Amino acid sequence: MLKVWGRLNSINVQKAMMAVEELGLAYERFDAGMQFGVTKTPEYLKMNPNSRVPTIDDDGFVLWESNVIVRYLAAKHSPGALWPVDPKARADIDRWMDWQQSHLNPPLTTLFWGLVREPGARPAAEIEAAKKTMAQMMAMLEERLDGRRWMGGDAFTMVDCVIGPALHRWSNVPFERAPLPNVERYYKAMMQRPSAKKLLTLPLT
Ligand SMILES: N[C@@H](CCC(=O)N[C@@H](CS)C(=O)NCC(=O)O)C(=O)O
Repeated sequence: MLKVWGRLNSINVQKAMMAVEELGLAYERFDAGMQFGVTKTPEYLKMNPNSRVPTIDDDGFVLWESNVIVRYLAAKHSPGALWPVDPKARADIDRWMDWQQSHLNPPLTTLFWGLVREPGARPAAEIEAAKKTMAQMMAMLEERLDGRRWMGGDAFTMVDCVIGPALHRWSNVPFERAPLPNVERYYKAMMQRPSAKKLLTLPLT
């Protein structure tokens, strides 16, 4: 059976778990990371030398890096649905997965840590800069979602497993935001999905 290591308040674990839930896979999940420890044990480091979560073990195939886990599970279990088979359609959404990690996540992490996990611990200038960058990133997302129900178009695909948890975090970090109708409509639709109802309901911690 598929095994997943990672605490559920981690955005990267949520991304992997969104794919697992969307695919309806049987799995066992073990809390790991931060207050749960585990990630520094020799056994865990053997699986994941980065000492980070998530990590999966799929019948002996061990994998880490959340977006790669999402891609692997989608390709294995859902070609033509979560995993578009047409190379252009796939690349069109795949880039947004890399974008989430390279461009959206850094300012969002600054805001999340600075306003939720350790309020007041970061210099105000750093928070302000992150807010500005975040506004630019969210404007890109707003445009991408214009006329698209999901990130790839009419159908929910693997990229939505990655953007969903990021939006959940963005929507719940306490700061003033300009209204973004497409993003808000998308987030509402996302939160109607059984996977999101199961995974994205805990308060941010
Ligand atoms: N690029 C990695 C990043 C993994 C990562 O940084 N995970 C964080 C949680 S979101 C972590 O393990 N933090 C340390 C901990 O939880 O102990 C991925 O996408 O899987």
